[in-house]
Amino acid sequence: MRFEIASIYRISKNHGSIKIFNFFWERKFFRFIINLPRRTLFRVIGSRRLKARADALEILRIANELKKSGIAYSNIEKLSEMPTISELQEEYEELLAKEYKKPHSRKSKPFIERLIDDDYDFSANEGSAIFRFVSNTSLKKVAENYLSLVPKLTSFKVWRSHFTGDPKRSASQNWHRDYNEFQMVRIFLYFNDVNVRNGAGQYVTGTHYLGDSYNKLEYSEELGTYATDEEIASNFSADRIVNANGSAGTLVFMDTAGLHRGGFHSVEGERRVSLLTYSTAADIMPTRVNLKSRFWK
Ligand SMILES: O=C(O)CCC(=O)C(=O)O
Ligand SMILES: [Fe+2]
Repeated sequence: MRFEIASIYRISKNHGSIKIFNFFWERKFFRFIINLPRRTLFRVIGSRRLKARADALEILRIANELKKSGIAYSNIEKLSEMPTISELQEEYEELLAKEYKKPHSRKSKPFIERLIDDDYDFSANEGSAIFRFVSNTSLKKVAENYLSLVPKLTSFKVWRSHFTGDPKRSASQNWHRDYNEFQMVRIFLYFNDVNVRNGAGQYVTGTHYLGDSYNKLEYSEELGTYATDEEIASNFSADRIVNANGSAGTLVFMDTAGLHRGGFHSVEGERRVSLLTYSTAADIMPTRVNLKSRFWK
């Protein structure tokens, strides 16, 4: 049911038909009611839980930067109880070897190998570096303080995006917005050094819901309509476009309801990355990650 509404919503958003769903979803009040329990919970226990943490200042710094720009950077070394990058890289190698033996579908993205596509078996891998990364509560606290509610984990993917020789951008390599909710947090973790020539994401600051340009260029990936470089250049000054470069261990927090693109490789190379998404109760995508999480943690 939720899924059907999601598709109708997206179609209405892009084609301007079936306005009634558009109407409801666009109302702040509608989302306010759906998100109210998680918001109340955050009000009641949120700040008390943060105070006791060694990395409280870093969590608030990231959340505040996200509120300001829609994108923020950190590193796993700056957050508490994280696995080390070498532990994570070791597990990445194992996943990659498995992927080559039994590949996931590439779906519409031939430039991405999907090592994990919301299908990680957490119960069989309890205590693994990946398990500890995904269940890390500092990441959840960043999302919680950015969204001002107790968030839900909606997806976890591990990718290898790479050079294909195709000079043309396709799918999410083009400028778009993710229409899951008006606000969400996608956390990119780099397993290798990444720059804009080997797949780094790009973001237009201020195009998130709390920014000044949320209403500009409402393009969505699902329907294959994308903003062009010319449209971006005519709507935003060049200093608004940031490249999510970073060395292995870098965390990029991005509200992907804002304008972004990524995974384009202009030269030979690869990007080893995982994507962890936190969102609100009003998120129209169903949760696919099979990790038992406790809302009070
Ligand atoms: O490959 C990328 O960095 C783009 C991914 C993307 O568009 C997304 O995760 O929403
Ligand atoms: Fe996206």
